[in-house]
Amino acid sequence: PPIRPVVIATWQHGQAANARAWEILSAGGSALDAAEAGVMVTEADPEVHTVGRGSFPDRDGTITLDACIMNAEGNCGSVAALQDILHPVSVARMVMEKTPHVMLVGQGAKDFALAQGMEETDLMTDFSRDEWAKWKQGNPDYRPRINIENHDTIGLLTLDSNGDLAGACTTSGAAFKYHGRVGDSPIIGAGLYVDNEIGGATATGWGEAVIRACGCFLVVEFMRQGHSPTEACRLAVERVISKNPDWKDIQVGFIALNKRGETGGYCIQSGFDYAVQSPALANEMFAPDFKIE
Ligand code: SD4
Repeated sequence: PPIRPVVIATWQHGQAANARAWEILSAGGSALDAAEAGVMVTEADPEVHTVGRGSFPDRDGTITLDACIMNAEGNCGSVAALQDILHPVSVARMVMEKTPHVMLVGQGAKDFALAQGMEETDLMTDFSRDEWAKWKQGNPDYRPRINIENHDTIGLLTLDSNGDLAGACTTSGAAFKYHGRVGDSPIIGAGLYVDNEIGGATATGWGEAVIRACGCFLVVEFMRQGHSPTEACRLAVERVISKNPDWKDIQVGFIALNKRGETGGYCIQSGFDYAVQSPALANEMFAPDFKIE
């Protein structure tokens, strides 16, 4: 019999997001509501430095946020390069539910959020300002470092007690990125993909590499072919590797959840972990297999 409900999320802070999502799922709530509410915890946490408030800024000293969400009907919404709004995932959900569009970016996304009643919020903390000042001094040349300052995107997938799937992904992207840079996280099929017949996947790591491989769509397609979540993630990492000659210098990790409630993950380098809560798993951390140490 299928395992339900289930929530899986990237990184250690995935546990706090899972715990919130689980409250909703275990009370019979929808996969979509649980996915949104789960990642909102991370967005609001100033101690998580690559999601929402308190993040590393871009190289111009501005925090710009990317997020997306998908529901069981295959609908999706997304925002990119959004400034001054605490909950990008909720703006993404409103794009999905209240507009005929999938994606809004930059000032347009912010104008939309404000028109929907969201408040302008200063997302910069002392941490954000200090890190930016340090970075400016030490890095006249732009060179992002993976797995050091850049490894906290939250991607979260849910399966509710009705058997419906959803997912959400939200990030401030690569630390000290070019202003206006958009990563994989708000790109449907790259940083997140959900197909209610098969399963869902979400990604973390160097977004450019994930985009080149259409990473999360690929994970779901491998599951459609009959592969387990872990094997699907491994095959997608192999594809990322084959499309990115610099793969030894970057991290990419995928996690996946299928319609039966099975979960898994795989990454290029050790150091990535994820959290799973289900009737059988008490919000446990897993370190997936990886390609290189
Ligand atoms: C990005 N994928 O913007 C994001 C960053 C990330 O874990 O996932 N870090 O490229």
